[in-house]
Amino acid sequence: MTVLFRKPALCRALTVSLLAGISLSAVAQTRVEDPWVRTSVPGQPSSGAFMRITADTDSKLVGVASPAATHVQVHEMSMTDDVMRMGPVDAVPLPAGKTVALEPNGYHVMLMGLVGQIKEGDHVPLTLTVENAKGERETVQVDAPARTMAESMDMNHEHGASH
Ligand SMILES: [Cu+2]
Repeated sequence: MTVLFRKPALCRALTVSLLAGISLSAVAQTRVEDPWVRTSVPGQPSSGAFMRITADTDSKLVGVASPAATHVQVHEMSMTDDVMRMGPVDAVPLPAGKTVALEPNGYHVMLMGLVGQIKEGDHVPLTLTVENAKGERETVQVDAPARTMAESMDMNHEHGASH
């Protein structure tokens, strides 16, 4: 959408009003759907959180925090030489209007250093920090219910090895 207004020839008033409209609606432009956290067994050090995120404008997910773990990182799974690997990323791109899935085989939120076991039926608070193209940040509060591995189906990758 903004492409239409990038040309300098455009009426300045229109540009100003457009920018004003963007800043007025800067809050709560990011929608999070179907968040969930994987349950853990007693003593398990880490778990993962997953969801679908849709931002209204080009943005990126730059961080996640949760009281459920001492360290929270955003990870990316990738396949290298037939081996699944994962590691932290600085940000997850959220192109305008496109739903980005955080899922077991892609980007996911790693909860490392769990402060307690995550049991089925628990709700884990997550705070997402999303930055738009202008560098403005918003936080999105998410309440993620815990699901078991069986419910979440594909949980084949090993989280412990590369941490
Ligand atoms: Cu991970």
